Amino acid sequence: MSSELESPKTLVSEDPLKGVLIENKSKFKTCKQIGFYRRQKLFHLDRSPYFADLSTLNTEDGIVTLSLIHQETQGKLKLQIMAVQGNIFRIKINEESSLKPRFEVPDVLVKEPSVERLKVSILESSGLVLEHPSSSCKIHLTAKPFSLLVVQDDEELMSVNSQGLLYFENAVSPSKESHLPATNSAEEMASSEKQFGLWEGNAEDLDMQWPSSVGLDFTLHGCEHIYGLPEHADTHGLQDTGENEAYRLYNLDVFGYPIYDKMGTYGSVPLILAHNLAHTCGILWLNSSETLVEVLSKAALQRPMHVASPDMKKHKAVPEKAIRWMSESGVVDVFLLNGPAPCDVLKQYAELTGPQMFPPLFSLGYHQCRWNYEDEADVRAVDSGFDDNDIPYDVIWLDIEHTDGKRYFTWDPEKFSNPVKMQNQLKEKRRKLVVISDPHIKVDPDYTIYTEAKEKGYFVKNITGQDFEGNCWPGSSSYLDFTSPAVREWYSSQFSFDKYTDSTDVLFIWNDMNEPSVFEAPEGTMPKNAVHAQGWSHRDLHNLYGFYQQMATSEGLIQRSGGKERSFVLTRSFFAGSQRYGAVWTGDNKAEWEYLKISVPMLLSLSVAGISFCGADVGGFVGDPDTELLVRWYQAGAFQPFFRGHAMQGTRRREPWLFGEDNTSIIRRAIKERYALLPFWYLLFYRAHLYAEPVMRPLWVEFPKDPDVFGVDEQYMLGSALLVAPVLHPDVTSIDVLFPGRGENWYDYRNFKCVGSSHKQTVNVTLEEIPVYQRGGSIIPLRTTIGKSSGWMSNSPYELRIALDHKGTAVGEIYIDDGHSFQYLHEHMFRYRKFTFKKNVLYSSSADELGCYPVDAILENVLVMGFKKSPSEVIVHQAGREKRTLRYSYSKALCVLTLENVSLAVSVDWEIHFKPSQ
Ligand code: NBV
Repeated sequence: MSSELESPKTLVSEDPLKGVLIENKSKFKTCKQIGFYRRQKLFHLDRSPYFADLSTLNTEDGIVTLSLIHQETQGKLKLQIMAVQGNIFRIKINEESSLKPRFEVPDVLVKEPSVERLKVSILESSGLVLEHPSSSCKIHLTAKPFSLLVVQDDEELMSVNSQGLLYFENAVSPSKESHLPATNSAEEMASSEKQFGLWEGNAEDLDMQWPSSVGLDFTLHGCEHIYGLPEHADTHGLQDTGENEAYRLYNLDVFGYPIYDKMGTYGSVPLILAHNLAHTCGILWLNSSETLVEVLSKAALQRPMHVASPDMKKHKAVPEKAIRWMSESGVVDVFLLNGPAPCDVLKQYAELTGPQMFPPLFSLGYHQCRWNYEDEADVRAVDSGFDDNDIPYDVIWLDIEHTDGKRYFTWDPEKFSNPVKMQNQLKEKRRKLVVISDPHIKVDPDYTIYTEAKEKGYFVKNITGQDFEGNCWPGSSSYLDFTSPAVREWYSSQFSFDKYTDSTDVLFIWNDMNEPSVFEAPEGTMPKNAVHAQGWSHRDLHNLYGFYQQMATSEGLIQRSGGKERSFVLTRSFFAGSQRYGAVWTGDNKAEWEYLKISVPMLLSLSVAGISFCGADVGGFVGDPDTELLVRWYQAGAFQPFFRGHAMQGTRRREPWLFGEDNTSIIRRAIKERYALLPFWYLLFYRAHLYAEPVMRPLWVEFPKDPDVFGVDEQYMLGSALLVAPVLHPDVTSIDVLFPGRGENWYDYRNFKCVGSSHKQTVNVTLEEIPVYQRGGSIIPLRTTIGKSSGWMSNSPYELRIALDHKGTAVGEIYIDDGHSFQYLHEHMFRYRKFTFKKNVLYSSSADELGCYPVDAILENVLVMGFKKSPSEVIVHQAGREKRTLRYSYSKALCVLTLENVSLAVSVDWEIHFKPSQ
């Protein structure tokens, strides 16, 4: 074997500062060290060896089924094409008959997608045209060689297998020939095996009776910009990988991960979005085994001749992106999300995998974490530190050291001898506690969680049928098999108050190490030959492990409240659909400027892949941030969805008040700004939950017709109203800001000034704050007073910030409920209100008549930006009430009109008339 094919070694070095082990990248495989990648790269012909046998066409129930036949080996695959409701196509390819069923990803789709009847026309034995019944999308199927072309309104969107890279390793009887996939000739295979050791692997590959990888290519026509595929510490726009590299989707614990890298990190969402001026579409590759994605740009390529599109106009030369998916096992199950707008693709994806869960309000506040807050006295001191320094926060976190010897669901008897008292003290301050619960369980005959799970057979098994044991924080550990519904049910029940000793209703959960992380194992994770429920091998479902743990945890928290309360669970590992169970963070980043910078594109990629509730450790987990970096990180984090300060064991303490009063006051201001904006954050999450709109939005999603923004990584939108431009570099006195769209008004969030009309501007910055702008045409709700935590603010009055567009109009909303229960869902205990400003009148109306929550807080202030001339009078009209005149002030210089003491109920209809002066 050549040296480049050697297995990766675990190289570690001492971090001089902390004496902890820093992992070296060479612990992780490169593409060349991955067997199925080598096989797929080697065994392909210039032309697809597959043809579609049209004589096998079956159109039962409007689903098109056909045999795909390998021309050399005559190996057969079953192709199914389905029209899914909402402008989606589903394409499945599996063996026609197999010795052993192949893994099909369960539980990620919220339901079996509703299939509509395809309209099929046969083209004189050369192919088929399949029309989506409820959209203008069609598929042109060419039989020989097999390929598909997706067309919408006569515009080519993408083709499938036009590069001929459909690859499918069929299962054959376990004889010597069993290693030979049907894709290639026996001769070719045998010689390659000798030359490249293609079937050799690590010991964990030994379960493989036959290789079972799958692959397929997609060509996106007219597309230069593609996004998605979290999680990689890389730019938001996906880069070309070249022919020898790929984005890896394989969930791994990569401490202090390298940045601008395509290696796999903690989670995987196999979703790509493609965008151009005319169109947005997406590809969801539903496969949970290790997956590699190659991306190549093809400038002005002519479409290959063998793709038929009879009703197509003359072929244009257009830029293309060629995407090649390769997965180690499973089947080809792919959803083509045909848009056409960015928001349509995001909705289509959410229809399949579910919406962002609607988080409890407290979880949108600030979280204070550290590995570790040492004991109850430490928790008390930090908690009071916030009050003493007049800084709001909602949650304090306890890391692994709070347990009795890393036995989750227990407390260290010395350091946390009275956890109930500690939680009650937090509760009095209307604050919460989050504790860690990892998936590894200490092998210990005196630990009930272990003995019960062992007795019930709830651990993942090794290849010999024994409980798999690996090393993790507690030492020798077994791993709960969350893929089993029975195990999940049992695990969920452990969170009930009677089982989880000394837990109370202010305690919420953090799932870490759930890739899963296994010390000293190859690549620090579970061997692929480990065995799960129903005999599935870990290889098939590796990327689902963390998804299932968060699912079970979230359900446990809901159940402990009798189904009444919403849960909060943070997870490190995730998959498509994880948005349904809580929040995700980007793991062990470093206290360096580059990591602050990369947090933005990382969170944007998560956001467009459905995971709106995401954040990065503020300050950076590994190492000590300098003061300026910490301040800038707080300012950026305050405008990111999940806002938590965290630090590694051994780092210097960094609570916000430890850096001198000047810096404390800047951090205080950033956190208070977050709290003032909580009504807006809550509304954005409600809309994410309801309409699949990402909370943190890349500019291209909000301004799909402005090509200047397609590559922007350093700015983003919150909802459609706020433009955030965090300061990501040290020592700067100005930054360049791109004001997206054309002819929009933008107003400085702090001083309300309308910024000039040029598209790109250099704006001055001080350490005090980062640039944020409100978009003309929007209205955002705020609170006027800030409490110790979100729980202190339910009666705090509201303010409306109205930013007028060129036509003098603006719209916005507010959403209010109790902030924690499911009553909004089951009993309509909510208020969803709409505000419209037009022709000098502000209208308050209902956005959902069903809502009936009694809101106590009133609207106190209204601020209108871009108000051209002082009014002569401001009058409130409200049914059944006398007309009332309001006091106002007007700044001519700023064109800002302010109303104070408005004292209007937010949950009723009213109008405020601004009478123009003559
Ligand atoms: O539980 C300790 C840490 C945790 O603080 C961190 O946030 C996780 O990403 N955990 C990883 C394990 C140890 C990392 C060196």
